[in-house]
Amino acid sequence: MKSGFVSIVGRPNVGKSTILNALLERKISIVTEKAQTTRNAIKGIYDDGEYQIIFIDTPGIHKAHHSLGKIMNHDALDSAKDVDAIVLVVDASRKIDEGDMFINESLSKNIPTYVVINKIDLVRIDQAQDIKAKYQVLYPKAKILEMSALENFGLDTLLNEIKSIIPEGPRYFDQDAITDKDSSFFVSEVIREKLLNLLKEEVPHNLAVRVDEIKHKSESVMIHATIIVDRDSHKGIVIGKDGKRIKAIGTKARKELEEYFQKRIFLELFVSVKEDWLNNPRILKELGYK
Ligand SMILES: Nc1nc2c(ncn2[C@@H]2O[C@H](COP(=O)(O)OP(=O)(O)O)[C@@H](O)[C@H]2O)c(=O)[nH]1
Ligand SMILES: [Mg+2]
Repeated sequence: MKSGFVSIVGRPNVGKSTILNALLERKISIVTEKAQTTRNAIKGIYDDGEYQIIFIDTPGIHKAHHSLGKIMNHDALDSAKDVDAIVLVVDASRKIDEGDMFINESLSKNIPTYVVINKIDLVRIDQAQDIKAKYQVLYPKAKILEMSALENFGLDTLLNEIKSIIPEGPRYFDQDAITDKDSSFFVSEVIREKLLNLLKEEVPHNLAVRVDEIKHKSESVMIHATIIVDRDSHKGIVIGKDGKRIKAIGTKARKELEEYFQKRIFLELFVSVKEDWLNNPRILKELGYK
């Protein structure tokens, strides 16, 4: 059998999690139109009997303004160290800037690298050629591939390229494993995704979701979760007028979790203010951000 680890890295919002989900043909990692949706390195396990490839989805590398951001950057770069290949995802519609140069300086030059020019659906052919040429200069040894993860274009090519360099190795995870994260992690991420989708810019970046209890019954699952915000005013925003917003968030999360567990879900959401939790090591640890 052939097996190995492949890290998916890049700036925020370029489509890393979308690519992971598309490669594995299921939702492992949440996707939103907001930057910094992914906060943890998440492994998605591809296994076709012949190959087991462990893809690591990572937080977008960005200029960090608080401890959580620094942890996220560190996690992302750390995940790209001892791997068999790096998939660097870039947004075809964005110009190369200093953030891209920082990533260029940070990544190991000795690991086989694929630069995936994603969102190719958003640009003209000449623009695509132009950005490809620029990245070939930045990554002389890398293979540059075009992709539209949204339109399912280029994923097979990437997978086949990766297979061509994956070495002989053991099956690291059970054949039917799909991720290294447990269902409690998925529950908190689904709730956070709904929050990100229903809230405006500033609030979602400063909140976290902690699952306090999951009780499995024969025909249903009871879930208690706490939404942690970092200031009082955000609590009101999350709850909304007459509790309307939190109700909408709960309904959306519950529907998706019913699909996932194939059971009826009873979801209770609480909101708790913990000032400046994004800089509090104890709370960050408690929330699983290390
Ligand atoms: N137009 C277009 N949008 C995409 C494509 N891939 C991802 N997106 C969108 O880009 C946004 C960020 O995607 P996400 O996977 O969360 O990016 P990440 O932060 O790098 O993990 C979402 O709104 C996606 O739907 C693509 O190929 N084309
Ligand atoms: Mg992501």
